[in-house]
Amino acid sequence: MVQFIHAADLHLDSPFKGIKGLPVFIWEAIYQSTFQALTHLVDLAIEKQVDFICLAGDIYDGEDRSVKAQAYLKKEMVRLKEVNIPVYLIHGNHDFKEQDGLQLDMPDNVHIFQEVVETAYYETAKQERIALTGFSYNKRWINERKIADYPARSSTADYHIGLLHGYQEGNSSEHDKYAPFSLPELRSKHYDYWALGHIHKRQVLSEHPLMVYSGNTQGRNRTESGTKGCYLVTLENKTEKIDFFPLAPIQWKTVELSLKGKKSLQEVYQVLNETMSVHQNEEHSTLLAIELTDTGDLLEGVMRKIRQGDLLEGLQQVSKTIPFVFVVQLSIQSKKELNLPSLIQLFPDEWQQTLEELQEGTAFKETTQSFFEQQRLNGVLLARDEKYRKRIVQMAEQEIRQQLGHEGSVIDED
Ligand SMILES: [Mn+2]
Repeated sequence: MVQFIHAADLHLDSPFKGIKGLPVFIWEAIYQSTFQALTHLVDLAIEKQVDFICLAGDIYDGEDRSVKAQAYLKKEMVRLKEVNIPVYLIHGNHDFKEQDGLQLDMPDNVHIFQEVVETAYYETAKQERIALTGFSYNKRWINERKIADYPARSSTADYHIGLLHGYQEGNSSEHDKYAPFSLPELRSKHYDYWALGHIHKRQVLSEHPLMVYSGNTQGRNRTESGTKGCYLVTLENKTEKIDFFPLAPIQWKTVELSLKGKKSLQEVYQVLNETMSVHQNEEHSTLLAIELTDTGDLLEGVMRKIRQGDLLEGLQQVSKTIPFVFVVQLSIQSKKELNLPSLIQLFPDEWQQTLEELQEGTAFKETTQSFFEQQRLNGVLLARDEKYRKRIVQMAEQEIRQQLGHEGSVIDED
């Protein structure tokens, strides 16, 4: 029997873009969360005395690999070395190796796969021989079918595991389509387990053999909600089993709250505080986005306090305790009350055309020129690359859709 941990997309030192104006202790907790999730992972590995760990890419959030992130990873890898747990690690599109000479050395229990598909072998304490095949990204965009380079199952190993950071073709997610593969391709290798990374929502693509996206270890924004963690994988002869373990110190949640029959500020404030209490627990902190529905009975003044952010600011006066429940967003869901066809439905062609125009560089540039020319924003100019523009347009689209009463996330997360 062999037992190991499969995790991916740790995104150490994620900058948590788009979260601003928070109390310092909340910001600090969020900033430390990707690191803490890694510590929890190592704690779990030591507690379960696993044979080894597979990390399937995007260990760091950025290819520049902050020194803090590297030093933290190193510290945790040393803890594993002390208890003889090896780590098999591939780098993904976020933490591809850009340049030599900018990496801290990891202890020798960490095997980092090279950019060419390679197979490492490991013999466990119970003398079981494991083959592990994978590769690391050497650039952000890998469009080749790297899966074609993976060898057939090793004839000398008891178990063969594939590590792959890539996109499953036909997957409905919005993730970038790097290192694409299909299930028949994975199946054709006859491995015992596929430790996949890249998609942040955990998914089991196949039960036999197991082909699994473990998801990320810590959600980074509203769209990455719910429990995040890793899988403990047990392989024994012809049986295979996975158990999920939460690792994230902070969880994102979006909840709907009906204000039917509520009129005054006191009534609304009370029901909001009750909602916050419901989400308080010992296991993890919670960042709540609350969508208010049935707001028809509210006094006009209360509605204004919600719209202007006054009420949200009041809810954010929380005591400095961890785990906390903190409301990051308070919005009014308008679609159910309007009960009209949305502007998007009424003018589908115009809507599409506007979106397409904004996707093009010139329209975006014209629209944002005066904004970016302001002295204080000089540094931001550096960020005006293709990906940045795509994201801004997506966020704008999301915002407009919500205002027009349309649901559904269009934000691209990888
Ligand atoms: Mn990722």
